[in-house]
Amino acid sequence: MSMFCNQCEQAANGTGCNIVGVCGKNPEVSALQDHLMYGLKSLALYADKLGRNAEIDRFTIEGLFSTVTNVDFDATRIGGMIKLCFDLKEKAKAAAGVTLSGSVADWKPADDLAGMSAQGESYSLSSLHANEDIRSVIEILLLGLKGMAAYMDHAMILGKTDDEVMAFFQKALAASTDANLGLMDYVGLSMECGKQNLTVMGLLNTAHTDAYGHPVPTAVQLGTKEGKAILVTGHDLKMLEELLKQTEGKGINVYTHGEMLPAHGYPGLKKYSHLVGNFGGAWQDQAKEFLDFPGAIIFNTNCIQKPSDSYKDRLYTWGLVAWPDVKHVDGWDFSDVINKALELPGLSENPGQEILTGFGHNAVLGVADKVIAAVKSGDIKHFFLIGGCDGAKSGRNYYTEFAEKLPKDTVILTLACGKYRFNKMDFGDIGGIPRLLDVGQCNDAYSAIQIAVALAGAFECGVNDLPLSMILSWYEQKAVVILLTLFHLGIKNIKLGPSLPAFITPNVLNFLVENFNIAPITTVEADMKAILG
Ligand code: FSO
Ligand code: SF4
Repeated sequence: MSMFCNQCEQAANGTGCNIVGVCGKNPEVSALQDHLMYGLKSLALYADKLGRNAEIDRFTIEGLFSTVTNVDFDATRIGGMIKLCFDLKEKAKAAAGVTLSGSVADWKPADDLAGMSAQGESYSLSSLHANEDIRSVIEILLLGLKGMAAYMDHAMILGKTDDEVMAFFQKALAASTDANLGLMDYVGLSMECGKQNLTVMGLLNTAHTDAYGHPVPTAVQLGTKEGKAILVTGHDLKMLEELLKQTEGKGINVYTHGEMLPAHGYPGLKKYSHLVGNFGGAWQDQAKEFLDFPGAIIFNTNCIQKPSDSYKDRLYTWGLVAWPDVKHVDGWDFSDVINKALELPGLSENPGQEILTGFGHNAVLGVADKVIAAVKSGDIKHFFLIGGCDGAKSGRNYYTEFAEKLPKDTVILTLACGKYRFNKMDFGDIGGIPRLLDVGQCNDAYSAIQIAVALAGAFECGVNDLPLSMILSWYEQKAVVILLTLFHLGIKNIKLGPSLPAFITPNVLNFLVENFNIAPITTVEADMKAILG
């Protein structure tokens, strides 16, 4: 079987994975994911006509999120989703009372997995459009929708939704198949995707703070406590809360990993005394770190990698994340994981370093007067947002070095898993304000935006005129949609690395450079000099 996928920063040779995914996605799963995307577009043609339908909208979000990098590697599960997608399309068609024509509207999946993956081979992203620039922008739009679906999924799990956003999902999916649209139509839709994503990230922020309160600065223990243990990795806070409730009084310590670290800052989660610390770092180190964690381990979202046999038997997945032969928890009953943790040997007492998290916009703006005074007095000369995803490439050392070499009169805001490149370093403080402020997960880019907007308000200038520079790292499609949101907000001069997306053509890149002055990272010295002079 052949495959083509270029949706993440790991795309083989900087162009695309065509034999097997660097992420571990095999050609069958790749074809099935492409097939599911095609089915979602077919469904959207009718869902767009039908208007809001909770079942279809929920499925669309889950379907899109399942195709994000490092989420679902299980061919059988994706095949099941393709079948459900077809049933929902038939339902939408009947309910909308229209019959559309054309190959996308006429889509019908084969009955078995082999047939579905054979069909999927012809639905790859490379077949989106004959014109490579238009194809590039359609892909930006579709990848933006995937990233936005990930954030929407977390918001929906906490009971939030938004009709305008859901209408956009269906409109944009349908539009991606419209032969009458041209380059600038897709540029417009991509910018609109950035706008809708701001709503989604705001919705998710409200969902988190309504459920768990505003994050507060919190010291997180990186060592271990003696006792049975469960490690939670991913991004979903509701899943962590349920697990904390179900493990209460059972003698099990719960640890966070990767993007779950900021959970420690939420009053509604930190109140559980058996949420004891954070184990390990960013997603790409899981294979090494999980070997050293003798308890049970559960993924609630990306980024999962091929598990080794040495920890596979104590590994679980939940929600949309899945790997063949790894036990999946359906729903909210975590007894299997809990029983496994009780059977396993557990961890020994080994206290370690503490790091701070919990600097969401509420906490930072709570000391806004102090921050503004420090800028006015010259004690703080510049803010850097060094954030985004981590990954396996050696070029990502740039971010460690950049943070390390910054002058002492600068403050670093950080978010997402890229922070593990430097969050154990001691940056000290400026008049009591820590120089490193962990704003949270990737979705907390919303909080960083609120901080930037408030600072701009205080200094009566635009965000682009602030002494603030964004040094971003990307890996997968959530980062794509956050970039679209930053473009929608008119934010310029972003430095992006470690390499530019394979799905952006030179012409599309020129457009982005002309309009937003975005630039790839170069060397730490040159970039820092260009910013600070
Ligand atoms: Fe990282 Fe993975 Fe959070 Fe991503 S764990 S790479 S952009 O899923 O979402 O930052
Ligand atoms: Fe390759 Fe990334 Fe696609 Fe995986 S998601 S197949 S690593 S481009």
